Amino acid sequence: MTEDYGILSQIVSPTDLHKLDRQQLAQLAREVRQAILDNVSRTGGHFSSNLGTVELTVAMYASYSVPPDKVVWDTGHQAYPHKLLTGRLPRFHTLRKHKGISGFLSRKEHELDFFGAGHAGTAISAALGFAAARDQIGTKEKVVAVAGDASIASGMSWEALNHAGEMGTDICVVLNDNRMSIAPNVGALHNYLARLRSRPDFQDLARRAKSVIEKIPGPAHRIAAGLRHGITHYLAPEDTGTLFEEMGFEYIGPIDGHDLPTMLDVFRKVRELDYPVFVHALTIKGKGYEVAEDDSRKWHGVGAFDVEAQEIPKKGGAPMFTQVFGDAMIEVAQEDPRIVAITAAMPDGTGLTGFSKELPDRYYDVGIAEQHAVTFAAGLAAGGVRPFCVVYSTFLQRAFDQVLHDVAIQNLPVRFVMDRAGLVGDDGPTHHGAFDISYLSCIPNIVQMASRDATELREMIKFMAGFDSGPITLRYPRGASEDVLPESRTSIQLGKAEILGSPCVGAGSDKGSSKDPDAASGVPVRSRLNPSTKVAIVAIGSMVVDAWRAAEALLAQGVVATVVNARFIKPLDIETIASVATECGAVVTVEENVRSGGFGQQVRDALAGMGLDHVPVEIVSLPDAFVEHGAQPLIRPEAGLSPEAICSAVAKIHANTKIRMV
Ligand SMILES: Cc1ncc(C[n+]2csc(CCOP(=O)(O)OP(=O)(O)O)c2C)c(N)n1
Repeated sequence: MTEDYGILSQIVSPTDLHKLDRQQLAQLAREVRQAILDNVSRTGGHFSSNLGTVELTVAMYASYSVPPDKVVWDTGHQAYPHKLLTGRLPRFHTLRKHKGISGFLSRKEHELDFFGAGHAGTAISAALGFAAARDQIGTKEKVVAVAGDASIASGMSWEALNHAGEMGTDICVVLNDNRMSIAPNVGALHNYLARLRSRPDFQDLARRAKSVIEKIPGPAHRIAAGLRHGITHYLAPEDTGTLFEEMGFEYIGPIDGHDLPTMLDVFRKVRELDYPVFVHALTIKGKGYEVAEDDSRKWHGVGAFDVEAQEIPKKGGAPMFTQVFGDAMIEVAQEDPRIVAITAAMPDGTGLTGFSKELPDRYYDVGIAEQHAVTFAAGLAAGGVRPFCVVYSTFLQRAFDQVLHDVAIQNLPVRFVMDRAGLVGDDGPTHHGAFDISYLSCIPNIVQMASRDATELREMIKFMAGFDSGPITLRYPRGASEDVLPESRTSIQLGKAEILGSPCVGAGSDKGSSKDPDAASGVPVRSRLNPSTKVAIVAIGSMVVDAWRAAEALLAQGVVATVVNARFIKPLDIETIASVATECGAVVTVEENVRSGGFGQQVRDALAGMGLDHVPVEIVSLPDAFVEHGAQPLIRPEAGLSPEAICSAVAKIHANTKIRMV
């Protein structure tokens, strides 16, 4: 492995590429690829997509003047070459690490990250906004949007293409077509692109490149020829234009996105054009690292790996929530033929890959199209089928109106399963599932559940499968299910919480419950403590484990905490919560969601509504801020989620109570 980045280490800004000749640019591309391999193999991160954009990025930055020209990347997971060519090599080893550089784009991180990203489908809209701003202000810089073949199929991309083609302003859309989403790409557009690539006149890429470059006219030629759009007529065979041409773009392609000399020639000429241009570049995900080329799906996002061994280490340990869900989903579907599953381009991430193989006829991958996924589910439900719409919490944000307008108003039995609810870790603020409790609980008719562990997740999936009276949602976090809670369980009932009780003295982290509160001494704990040192900890979902750990720590300090696993955010089991609150005289709520509109505020409201506003309630939640990236064990406590934070909330209540009593 070499770490000699002779040319790359001199690059501070993309305009530095203008000083390099073609040989040096080719060397630079090799170094960028090597830097990605060297660093991502240590830090983990998005891998195969970035190996695929190396030549594309080098060619663009050698041809455009960035800045003032602007390149807007879709999603941002493929923009590591951009990071490296904008002077971030010295910090690249901190990629996705706590306080290091982000794995996506962020305007906070760098002035040449023109538009922050993480969610797919935004680049063309944002770039068109930049182009329109330029036209308003009267400047002349060029604007480029780069989108993948899966991201460009999202609804927003088409809304933007539609607008751009009509506006006719100077914008270049680059399609980075590697035929893959994370999993194989899907959809009619994908099929169209495949047909386009296989057109006989598009087959010989080397010959085609030559003719493409020759036929891109300069502006003078275009004016002389009286053409608004100069090249369409030169590139497309007489009878068949492309869809993009029909939409008002000059279509240039397909060209080999790894052929640096061709890409340089194309971009240098395209930069001269001043109307909507669509450059179709064919790239290979994982380019240059054989196993990643062969299986780009496996190498899309990776943890640290050994470059020589070419293998991603397998994770052992406790069951991952995603996998537990995937298995449970197959089980319930096998029992109810009405059940179908929907993913928006995330079969692996959501655990539906097994389902897609077991029950392919009842599985829908709709592409990166969360809004469509939800309304499609609504239609399925209205048509008598029972859809599970399985999506990350962060991506369901996209489809808020579809949940409200298409599902909830009509009270349709759509089951929403939200993976990655809570802080996801290295992917950072664009991907944290920090808001779903708030944005869903304001919608009438919706049932909201969160599971405390793998066993409860399985039970809740079964419960959802039998719940026919309207929309129902379930959230669970990224990661493995920890098995630290008392064994005893009650069955899931609509709107019913579960009282876990209090840990026993001497129980340590062993499972135990005060339903049998004999301590090692044989003396019931409660009888030895001052009754004022009681508290109810009412936790939801992923935070039940921390609540239990806090209760154990509190017990050592002489505070008896009764832990309630709320299970339902909506309908809230206010009777149970109120009775425990009354018994303990103080409540701490705990959730992995922002405070505003969250679980805690709803508990406080409901208690007040029952005339219990004298019972102090402290809320432990995520802050009113976007939490930065970093490993979950680092960022969770920093964001205020930990057993210690719960203990501090209890201490605060007791301190305040004493003050009031004085
Ligand atoms: C709205 C949204 N849904 C899902 C994702 C998850 N996601 C990240 S990258 C990706 C695939 C992108 O494929 P493509 O645009 O073709 O780029 P490639 O990785 O193939 O270069 C998906 C589905 C996302 N980032 N945003």
